[in-house]
Amino acid sequence: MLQRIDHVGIACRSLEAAIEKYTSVFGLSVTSLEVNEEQGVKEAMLSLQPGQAEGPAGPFGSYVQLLEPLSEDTPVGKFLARRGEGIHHIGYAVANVTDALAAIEAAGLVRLIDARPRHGSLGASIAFLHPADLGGVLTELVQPSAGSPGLPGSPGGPVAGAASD
Ligand code: KFV
Ligand code: CO
Repeated sequence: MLQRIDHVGIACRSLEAAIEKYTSVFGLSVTSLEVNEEQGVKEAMLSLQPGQAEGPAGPFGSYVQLLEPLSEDTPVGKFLARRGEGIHHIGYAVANVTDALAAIEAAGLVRLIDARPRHGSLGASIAFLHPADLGGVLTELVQPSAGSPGLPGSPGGPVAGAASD
């Protein structure tokens, strides 16, 4: 069901300062900057470089997601107040988020935060699973949009069967 790590979500107090650090220290580039009112965040997706450290998991891209809360009374705002800056969640790519939610609900071992998909970064459909049932790890299911960067066949994405050099 889980295909690859799509992104690691990192809670920060200042999105601008965090972007500056990740771009200047690691040479990452910003793929998208969005405000998601429903999730209470201002966030940036920074693309890791697909193909440059290709391993058994394959060449498909993944992201660092930097998250600044829109207010204190939001998931990331509460997280920062309680724990400070740090890793907030892990997002895994799935083929179909609705199907994944149905299978997870049927297994009955993990509480769904979202019973149906929400709007996520880069046009993805997303849903969260409760950290209390997953060893304290807030877990996000991500169904990337069809034209998402980093997906095979999409603009800027890897070409299936292409040589890596
Ligand atoms: N990881 C692990 N534990 C967490 C947590 C996190 N990120 N956030 C809260 N908790 C723990 C917290 O430490 C506490 O545990 C309990 O959950 C309740 O905390 O053992 P403890 O001390 O009781 P509260 O009261 O601060 O939080 P609550 O109101 O219960 O909400 C927690 C939760 C996980 C249900 C809420 O944060 C949530 O619904 N999160 C899902 C939505 C979200 O996080 N959105 C922001 C990212 S948006 C995104 O990634 C996007 C748009 N995208 O495309 O990728
Ligand atoms: Co996320």
